[in-house]
Amino acid sequence: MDLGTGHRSERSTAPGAVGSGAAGERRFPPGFLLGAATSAYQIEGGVDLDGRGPSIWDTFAAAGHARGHTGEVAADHRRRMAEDVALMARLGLPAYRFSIAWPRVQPTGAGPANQAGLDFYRALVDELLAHGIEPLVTLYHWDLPQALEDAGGWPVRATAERFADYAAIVGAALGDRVRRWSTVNEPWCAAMLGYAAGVHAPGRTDPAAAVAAAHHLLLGHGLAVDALRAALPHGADAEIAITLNPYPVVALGDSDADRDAARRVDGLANRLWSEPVLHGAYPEDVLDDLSAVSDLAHIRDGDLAQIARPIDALGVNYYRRHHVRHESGASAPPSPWPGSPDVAVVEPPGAPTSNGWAVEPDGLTEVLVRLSREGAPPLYVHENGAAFADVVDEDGRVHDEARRRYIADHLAACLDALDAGVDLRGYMVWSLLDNFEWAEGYTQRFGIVHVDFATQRRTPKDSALWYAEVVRTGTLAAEPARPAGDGRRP
Ligand code: IFM
Repeated sequence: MDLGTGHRSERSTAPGAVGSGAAGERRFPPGFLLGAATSAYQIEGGVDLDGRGPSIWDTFAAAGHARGHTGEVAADHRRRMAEDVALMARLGLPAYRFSIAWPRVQPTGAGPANQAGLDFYRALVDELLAHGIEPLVTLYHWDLPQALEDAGGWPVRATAERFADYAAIVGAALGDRVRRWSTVNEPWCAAMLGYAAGVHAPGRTDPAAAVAAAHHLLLGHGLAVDALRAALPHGADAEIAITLNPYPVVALGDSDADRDAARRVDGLANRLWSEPVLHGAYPEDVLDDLSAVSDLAHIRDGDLAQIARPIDALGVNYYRRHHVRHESGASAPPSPWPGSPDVAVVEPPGAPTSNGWAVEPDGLTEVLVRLSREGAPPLYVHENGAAFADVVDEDGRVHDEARRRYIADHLAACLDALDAGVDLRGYMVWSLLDNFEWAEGYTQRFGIVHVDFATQRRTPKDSALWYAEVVRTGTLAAEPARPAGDGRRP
């Protein structure tokens, strides 16, 4: 359908791998999956519907740790699901990655399934499929049932076991219609921001607990892989992944101390997750660093083999690099770097984004190439996007040229990775909708669709209209023109 972008783009003719088309256009390979992503707590609202139980984010936000905001209403997606799917369809999105709220499916994180909760996700999946949109389901995007946190949370082994039970329930309920799965989203954030730095739910500041949480999130992933495979009727056809958030790490100086700080951050942010998942072993240097704060007794024989259960794909969430230098005491507890108290992770000045994150598209190529060289299975970018202070203009549109450029440059980085031989299968922009940005509440807008949180009116931003053209044509212009559409809402 005509989205009224006015943006001219030639449809590519010749199929093939990555190619270039007219006037410098670059083409995505056939089957390359383009779409958008969200997560349950960030958009759903409806926290009291379906018999949903409280999650750690309800508790944490209610205590005022998200700038006084909560996910109680969020983008009201629980009630507006059909409208949101229709909007995705009008944008022509071939794929949608979303997460399932564990406490909607198991209100206390254990025991029998809550049918009303499952019914919502089944209805969502059916609505997507009816519009020709492929669902990518993530089981855990940080909204742990509060009852499980009350019983110890991710630092206790039983939480990983409960997660496998939950995976089996969801697999059995949706496996006849969902092919692409991810177990856990960004376990680094769940463990280190949640249990060490205390800036995410549940807000604990215990380095040893964070180290145990990291292990049990990985173990939960491995157990869930088996549980899903056993439950999915698709069997071999299913694609099971975990979603990591790797960062290229740059040392800001070339002293031994700066290089060691970079090694430590690379270890905690990247290798602590990828090496056990891909190769069944924790990096020795990282274990050495962590032994300063943990006896590591939570790691049992056989766990690493479970964590390394074969997966079919790896999700990559990429936003920016980590720029690191040595600074005595800069990461003393509470910080997300347990066992490494002397690292400073510095945002380069002058970032154009509203949350101060740098824009470094070539870092995306770098992480994709690195993971590929390290033996990763097929890769998907499960998240990539940027926050800007968007406003609906007098013409009724959101002229988010900076975001459009950001997405274009990161899509080009994906094409560069493909050119370099990386088996990259798709890209999900973060995010479909403006949403609850965790500790930042509603102050950061990542959506390609603007949400007026007072009225819940959705306005596709210029970036969405432009992205719709990329999706429709399967091509990326070398110098994308500013969309000049007529302002009609799709
Ligand atoms: O909003 C988050 C998302 O939940 C996880 N990845 C990073 C995004 C931006 O901070």
